[in-house]
Amino acid sequence: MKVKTLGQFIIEKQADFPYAKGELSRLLRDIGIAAKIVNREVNKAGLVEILGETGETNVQGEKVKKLDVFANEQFIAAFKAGGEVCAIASEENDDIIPIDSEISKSAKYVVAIDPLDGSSNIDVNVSVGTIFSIYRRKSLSGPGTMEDFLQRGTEQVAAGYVIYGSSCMLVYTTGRGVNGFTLDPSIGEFCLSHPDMKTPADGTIYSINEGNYLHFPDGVKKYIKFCQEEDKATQRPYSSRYIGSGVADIHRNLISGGIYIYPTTTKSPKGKLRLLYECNPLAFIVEQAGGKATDGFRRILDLDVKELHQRTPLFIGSANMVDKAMEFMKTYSSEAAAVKN
Ligand code: AHM
Ligand code: MG
Repeated sequence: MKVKTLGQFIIEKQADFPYAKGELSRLLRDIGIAAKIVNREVNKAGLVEILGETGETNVQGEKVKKLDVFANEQFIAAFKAGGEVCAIASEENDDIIPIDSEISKSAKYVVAIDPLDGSSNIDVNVSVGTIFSIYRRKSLSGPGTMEDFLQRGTEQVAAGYVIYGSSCMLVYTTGRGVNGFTLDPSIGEFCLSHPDMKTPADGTIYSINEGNYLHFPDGVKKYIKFCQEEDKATQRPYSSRYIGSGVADIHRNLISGGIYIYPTTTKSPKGKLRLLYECNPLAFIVEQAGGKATDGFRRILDLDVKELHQRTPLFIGSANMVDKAMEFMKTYSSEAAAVKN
């Protein structure tokens, strides 16, 4: 079988954008390279203790970094070296990182990233991920500014995620469908393994942190009970699956069919997940695969982005399941209880 690498695929797809000069392609390629470096570190995370690399310094005399800090630095370094973006927003940094360098002077894009999503799973050998979102800049020249990031999800030029799982996969969209690539460690290349991914319209999996049940809106509580009811025709009860790494849960549901919900809770009255670099990119991908993403009432991609680290509730996955959950929200939870951005 002929293998197509991420690099080959990106070059082929560049022809879809006749006026593009290849910057986006180079940016995606840079993300692929940084992802491979992060994957290498994720793979040996469990060895840190026995290799004696914990504590302050490692064998090279460098400070040992937590994986999330390491991933953040890797991606930022890749973007700075690549010269295709004029600013970066990261979950790990309070403010945007404007890039002021000779090579990024004419950069057209900005990138928002969650370098290592699923923080509670980092130390326990459970899948984690990276999520990224690319926008065309709004500012005219020089280093990027805040206004470059305060764009609706509908303005995304590309978005994707990497899942550091039992294999490492990179999944991305440029608004013309979704394609998934699996890292072949023997050749060190992401290879096209999931062309034109489509998510089932229905599914039998629901993913939610049920430990927060008492603090959920009534619409969500009732929807969970609906998922648990016996009904042969709709294959209920559904299965509950919750990894606690959004990328992994949403990736599984994308392939198998299912819904992932992170609603408002009394502890997180605006939801937990971030609009700019978690919900918008995941919503773009899932919509491109035929699914839906809302905050329980409104489409995620249409929400106004007013702050870098803005939070929103998220209902994402198979279209019919998201519709059903929204019906419950409409009936049992007032929209006023949902987040106003
Ligand atoms: P993080 O960016 O700090 O890792 O938080 C995002 C993660 C999602 O990946 C995951 O679905 C969710 O938070 C888990 O949260 P909880 O532990 O509250 O269920
Ligand atoms: Mg995150």
